[in-house]
Amino acid sequence: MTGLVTVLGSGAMTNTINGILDSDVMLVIGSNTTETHPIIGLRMLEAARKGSKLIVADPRRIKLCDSAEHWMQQRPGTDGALINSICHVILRDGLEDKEYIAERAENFEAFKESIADCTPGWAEKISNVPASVIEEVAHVFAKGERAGIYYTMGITQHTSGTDNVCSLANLAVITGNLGKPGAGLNPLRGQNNVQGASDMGCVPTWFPGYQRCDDEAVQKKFAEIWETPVSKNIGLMATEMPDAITDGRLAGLWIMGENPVLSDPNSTHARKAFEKLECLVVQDIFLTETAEIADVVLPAASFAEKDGTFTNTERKVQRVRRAVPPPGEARDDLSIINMLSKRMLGTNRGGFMGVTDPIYHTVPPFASDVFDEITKCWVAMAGMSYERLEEQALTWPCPEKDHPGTPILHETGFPRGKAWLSAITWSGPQEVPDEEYPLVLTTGRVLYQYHTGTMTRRSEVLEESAPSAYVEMHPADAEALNLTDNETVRASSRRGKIELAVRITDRVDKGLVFIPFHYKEASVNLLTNDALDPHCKIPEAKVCAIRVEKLTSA
Ligand SMILES: Nc1nc2c(c(=O)[nH]1)N[C@H]1C(S)=C(S)[C@@H](COP(=O)(O)OP(=O)(O)OC[C@H]3O[C@@H](n4cnc5c(=O)[nH]c(N)nc54)[C@H](O)[C@@H]3O)O[C@H]1N2
Ligand SMILES: Nc1nc2c(c(=O)[nH]1)N[C@H]1C(S)=C(S)[C@@H](COP(=O)(O)OP(=O)(O)OC[C@H]3O[C@@H](n4cnc5c(=O)[nH]c(N)nc54)[C@H](O)[C@@H]3O)O[C@H]1N2
Ligand SMILES: [Mo]
Repeated sequence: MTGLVTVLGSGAMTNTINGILDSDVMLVIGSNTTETHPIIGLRMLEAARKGSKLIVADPRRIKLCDSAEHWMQQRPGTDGALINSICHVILRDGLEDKEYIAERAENFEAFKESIADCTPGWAEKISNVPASVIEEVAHVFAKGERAGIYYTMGITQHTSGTDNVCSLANLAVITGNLGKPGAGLNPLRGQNNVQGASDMGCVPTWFPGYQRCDDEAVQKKFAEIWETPVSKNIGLMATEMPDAITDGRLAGLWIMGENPVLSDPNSTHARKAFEKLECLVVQDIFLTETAEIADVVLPAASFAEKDGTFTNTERKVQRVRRAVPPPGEARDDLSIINMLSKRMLGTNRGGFMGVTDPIYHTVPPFASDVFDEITKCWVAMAGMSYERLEEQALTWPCPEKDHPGTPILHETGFPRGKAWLSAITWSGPQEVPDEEYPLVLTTGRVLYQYHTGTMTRRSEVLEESAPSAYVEMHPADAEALNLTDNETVRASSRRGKIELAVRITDRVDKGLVFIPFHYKEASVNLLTNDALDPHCKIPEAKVCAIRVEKLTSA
């Protein structure tokens, strides 16, 4: 998230998972933590039992609501207004940490001015959260000695995603909650090692270690380390690629470990684009829906079949070791990349590409060689080594060989000097309900399934626990459509339609429906909107307008 990166230095938890137990207030906003980060969810429940006050902000009555002191059931896409209003009350009532702001923040006056009109009454009209609840939450949060913020996709998957994150950063800064235990601004990262992937520059703006591609000094540094000229251009985000293909700006794609034919919003558009490519290569551990339309499929090894490190959501770098050899012709991702690179460089042409290991079929450079290079590229990992990681996992920044690692960020300052309080004007979702599409659709996950289901739907136990697609709908909306629980309905948007069972429940509010995106037989991404956040290009997977209809029997 570019916004967060400029504010804080990087997009990772500033604090630790176990540190949640040190909190006295937790604000969990847009995160269904007990289902999507169950271990972290357990820590939150334990902290709540020990007296930490839990505030939940989620349009659905998720399990955490049962343990919460306050639940703000906002309309999807209204978080920016809600957070600005919480900040407004804090400043209005003089509850901000004045010393912290004076010492460690800048742009305070402009920020204060920007939220002058964000009264609880104004926010209630937008979000549907009662003004009195906003007032109480602002007081509880600001009076907490150690108040931690935990957020995930309910905050980021909006056209205002970056703004939402900046608003949360404002809240953390004005209450002095960065740089101490049990507090912080904590995005709970989603996939295994997605933290490591972003640290290593799997975002077009950055070289490894959040060093900007368009910075001349950085380019010079990497050209020297890699002994080759480096590209000066910022590339495309994955979500910009379907349009780039359609416009003829992109002709070839090599997809590793993603199944965008199901996971991209407005997937009909995405699929059409991928089908137009001159060359599509898919590298996956299974033959996915995306692999089915590929020109070349490269069979990859799974996590248990390869060596390396994973960096978790709290910036902790951990060694992973091969437990079993890969099946058949599958190879670990690094070896596949090495083999192709060697071909591209014209070396070892016709040979067996330097395979050195008869069981694992690995091709150098190995994971440990790559790790050594990482330590030369990025000061935050410069003090790490495989030797040290044998003993214990290390948390970046860890700049020297005898540095113990840094579990809590910003204890003494921020990478950019002072924290910038951004003036954020709330803007709503791109698509809002109307007569034709009167319901707000939000999408997400369930405990027993993982994304497009390529892995979890192969497990009988998981599949039995959550076998099929459904739409959560409020009893009043179901009654208006004359629906009975579990009957099959049609859900449609401007972009597509699916058929699935209705689950009548007051877990959602009137006017809102929820559909999980795990099920290819009723793939909700046929309906979702591919509008993007202008800064970080995340799609608006959390809000679009749909219609639900009763199926009249033929
Ligand atoms: N079981 C399981 N666990 C997973 C995954 C999985 O597929 N399955 N995926 C992993 C990945 S990659 C990720 S990114 C994480 C995602 O983890 P989460 O973000 O926790 O998961 P979601 O279900 O996408 O959405 C979270 C919550 O956002 C709420 N929400 C919807 N709209 C809004 C809104 O406008 N504002 C707010 N405040 N909340 C809103 C939803 O009601 C939902 O409860 O989960 C990770 N963990
Ligand atoms: N409507 C809607 N859409 C969403 C979201 C939402 O909340 N709502 N959430 C979005 C989010 S946050 C995410 S993260 C995406 C997830 O979207 P994807 O990443 O496309 O979904 P996955 O099903 O996790 O696909 C990962 C693929 O990697 C393969 N794989 C696993 N291990 C390895 C490996 O070691 N090597 C290789 N090469 N492949 C491997 C798996 O078999 C699988 O096919 O979905 C996004 N789409
Ligand atoms: Mo994710």
